[in-house]
Amino acid sequence: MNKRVAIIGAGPCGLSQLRAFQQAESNGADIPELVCFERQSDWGGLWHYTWRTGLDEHGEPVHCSMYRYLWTNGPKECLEFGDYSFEEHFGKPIPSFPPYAVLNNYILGRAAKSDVRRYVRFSTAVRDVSYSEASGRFTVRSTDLNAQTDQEEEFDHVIVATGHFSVPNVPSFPGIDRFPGRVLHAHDFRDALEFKGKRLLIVGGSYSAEDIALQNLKYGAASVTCTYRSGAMGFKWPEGIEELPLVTKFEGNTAHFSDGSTREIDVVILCTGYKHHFPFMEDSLRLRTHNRLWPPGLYKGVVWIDNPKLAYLGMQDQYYTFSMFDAQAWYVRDVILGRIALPSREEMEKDAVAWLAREEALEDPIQDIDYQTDYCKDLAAVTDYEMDWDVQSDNFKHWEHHKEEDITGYRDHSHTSPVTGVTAPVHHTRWWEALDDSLETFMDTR
Ligand code: FAD
Ligand code: NA7
Repeated sequence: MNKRVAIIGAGPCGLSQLRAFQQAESNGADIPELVCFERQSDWGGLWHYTWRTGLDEHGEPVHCSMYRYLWTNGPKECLEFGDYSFEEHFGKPIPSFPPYAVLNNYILGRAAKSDVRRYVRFSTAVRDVSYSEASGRFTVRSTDLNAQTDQEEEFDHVIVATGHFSVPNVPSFPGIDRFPGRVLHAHDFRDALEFKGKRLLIVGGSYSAEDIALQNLKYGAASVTCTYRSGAMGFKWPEGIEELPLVTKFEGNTAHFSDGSTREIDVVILCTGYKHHFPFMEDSLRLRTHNRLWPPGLYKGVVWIDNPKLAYLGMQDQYYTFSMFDAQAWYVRDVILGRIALPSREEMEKDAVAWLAREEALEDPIQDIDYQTDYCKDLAAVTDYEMDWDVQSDNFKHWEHHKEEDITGYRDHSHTSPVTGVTAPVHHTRWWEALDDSLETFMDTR
């Protein structure tokens, strides 16, 4: 096959795409030439932790939004790869909620096993992607960050896998410019020990707010006040965490809230989400969406309807992660290999609009989970990607209930692998008491 395919990003989505092609090749398929552009010096995407914030050693924006002591916030059984179990990687069953170093090790284990590193150009940032109607090809301009040289190349397909939890959404509040303490976005949060003994204000009501609030209390913050725009998270918080409606202004260290209450605060952490940000895509190819389960304009959640030679991976709000990325990557692979014939533009639009309408009617997290499960099943039904989606879905629903019951204890539960059928062992230390997040300590079963 003499087609050329550009994959932008070697995070979990980009690696799923490389594995999908490599699996087809190992089964005898003729695959296109693959070039995976990765701006960082190593793979793993967000899971490639760095202490850096702001700009990196090349003056590029730091991609990492991960922080020390981050343990997976969903069961690992809900993100397990269909073709590579945790048990295969670690040689034994491991508990359901590992810290990030363990997950990173697992992601990279499959990538290394499938020998896809040869396709990745590290320290290479994509600057521009444009499409020529005349040639029917894309031009991709990239910069080799070490050599500081630019290159332009043509490709038949482009797959955007650059993630959407890296460019912070940063609102402002009256008086925050004169706040005497530290103000930062979750993207730049690295180590809760920095805030030991401090009174924290966390702005936001979603996953980052929840985890960064708990994490700071766990590592010794004096108090944590969470402030929400739409609705309280409503968990049974441990003593030391409270929720108040939206902060309206700051006067010195005093934060004022819309219910008239005030709190004295030392640090503000904006857990206000991220932007889908693709400045390198030409206008007509650029996905515009907020964080939602059905980003508009994509057939099957991946194929750019306006130009089906372009695909976006992992752009959804995420209950499912790695297994959904696999289902998407397998689907995109089969479109490129000609195994899946896309319907007419009208049919693609009709299908996407129906999914969008269903998404807009969702009312609670259980319905969200069913919706994303159906989406994954829909994709996987037409490829050879194997996954027991019902087991993953059941795990998600149990996890939701565990969170409602005990927000500091949900990570102590065990879930069932959709690949091996084995129920995970219980970890040696309760998450709330586990302060060491190293792979060695986590794996130590003595
Ligand atoms: P990313 O992991 O963001 O990878 C994108 C890659 O693209 C990066 O390597 C980046 O360097 C590269 N890139 C970007 N721009 C360019 C460019 N112009 N040129 C070349 N390369 C580029 N998921 C879970 O399943 N469990 C969790 O516990 C969990 N915790 C999370 C905690 C935090 C704080 C965050 C922010 C996310 C978390 N997630 C979690 C969700 C996370 O989105 C996925 O796990 C996963 O990392 C998404 O993979 P991705 O490949 O789409 O994007
Ligand atoms: P999310 O899930 O996109 O949530 C963003 C949150 O930020 C959400 O609660 C928003 O409130 C809130 N937000 C956004 N703008 C504002 C303003 N202006 N004022 C107050 N609150 C605001 O992002 P997260 O970072 O929590 O999670 C992203 C990923 O990181 C996730 O997959 C995790 O696994 C880890 P809203 O509810 O819209 O009113």
